[in-house]
Amino acid sequence: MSRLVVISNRVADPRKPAAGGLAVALGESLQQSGGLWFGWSGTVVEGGPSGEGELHRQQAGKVTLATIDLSREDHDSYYLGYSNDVLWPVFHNRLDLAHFDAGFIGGYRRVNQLFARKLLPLLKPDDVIWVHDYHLIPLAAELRAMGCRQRIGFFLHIPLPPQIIMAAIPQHEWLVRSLFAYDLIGLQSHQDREHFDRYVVDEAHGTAQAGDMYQAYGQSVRCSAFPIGIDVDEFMELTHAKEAQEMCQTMRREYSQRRLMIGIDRLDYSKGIPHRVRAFRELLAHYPENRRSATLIQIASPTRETVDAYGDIRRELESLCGAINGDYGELDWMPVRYIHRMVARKRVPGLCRAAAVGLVTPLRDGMNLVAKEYVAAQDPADPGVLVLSRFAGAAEQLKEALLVNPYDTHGTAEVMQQALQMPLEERRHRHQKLLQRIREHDVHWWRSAFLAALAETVQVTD
Ligand code: GDG
Repeated sequence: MSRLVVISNRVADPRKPAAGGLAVALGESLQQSGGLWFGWSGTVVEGGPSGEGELHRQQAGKVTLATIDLSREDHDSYYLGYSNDVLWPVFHNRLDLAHFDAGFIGGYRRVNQLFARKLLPLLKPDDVIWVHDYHLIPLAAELRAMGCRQRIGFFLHIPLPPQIIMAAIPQHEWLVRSLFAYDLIGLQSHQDREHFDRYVVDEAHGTAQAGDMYQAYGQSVRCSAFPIGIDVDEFMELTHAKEAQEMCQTMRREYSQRRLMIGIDRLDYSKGIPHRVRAFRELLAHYPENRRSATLIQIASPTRETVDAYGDIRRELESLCGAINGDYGELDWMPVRYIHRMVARKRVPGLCRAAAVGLVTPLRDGMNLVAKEYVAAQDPADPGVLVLSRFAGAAEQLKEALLVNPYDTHGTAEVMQQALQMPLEERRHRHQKLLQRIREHDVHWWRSAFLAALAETVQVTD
């Protein structure tokens, strides 16, 4: 069995519970045949160049974690700059938030070259290499230029934008050309794959062939959708563990006379949190029976706070929640509980289970795992209702959720009302179907489907 080598911006110890479903799933593959996980250590070194000094190595069972430090300059241009201030906003259709600073691309290339240089000596001839996400799009091209011949797959966790949006990135052609150095490109949804298709045909004047094969720039690559899932069994176990049960009971006691609605997101502008809160205000305004009753708990965990747009969204949300509580709050009831902190992972399923409605309403999202976690955490005998944005990758699969357009404040409020009023029979029926869907395409399916497709690709020869 070939060894698996995973490369991502950050590396997680798969044995630690805080690592979450994705790290655990990748960890499983890595454990099976012994594996290597390579990435940035999370440490920024002031002064000196990136990757100086020793590679940090740590053994986690059969998995070797290998990481390098980044210099301040590289961290700021590769990570904060090109990755999170260009690729993230553009890939989420937010051209208005992108900063096409000419200085960023140098750092992005430099760090990808550095990753390739540091990784190459660690590789064995029959390794299978799996690169993750937008930080590392040109990594395979850099590895190939250094003589790497192993199979290399790439998975993009965020959406791939339509060709016309992609074309706004000054280096768009270089980015897509770089993708052709992979043997397999995995995207979250069929819609993403269609965007790739359009780009290759219309922009790169390439061709699309049967079996998801694409040809352009004198090269070929396979590109397919592999919608990521969660570890349903693990999440259910967490739901029935002591911490989650206690959390659920506490919430049910506290809100025994009220209806709880929950949102759990990183505080990212792609997640549509202010839009959601405005729709909730509309719910209170138009359906007064929900006053003193419907309560929105919004957990917004801090993320990328040094990027300007993230400070702006935080201020917007704080003032919005303050205004709603001021306008509608009573001495014994606050409509919105906004928590700008990370909640312990063990409590998340309890919060989900206690909530009559799960609000997952991103403006754009590659997949959105919270939608799937909310479904997994429900009591099948008395399940809550998932309200899901049509702009989340998950909407392609979770058709029995109540789908909304988060830009339509009034429409979203009406769907919130529908969710709060849904009869038990309908809730059970929808939940059963949703559970079936997240089970069919769980994280184990995702990992093995991707790796099987990668193993089938025709290997690069000299
Ligand atoms: C990217 C793509 C794609 C959130 N707040 C807390 C917390 N979380 C956990 C959730 C969930 C995870 O973080 C978030 O996953 P998402 O899928 O929603 O979003 P991204 O972080 O943006 O991930 C996304 C994903 O990659 C996988 O491919 O689905 O589209 O953007 O597990 O539960 N966990 C804890 N406390 C919190 O406050 N413990």
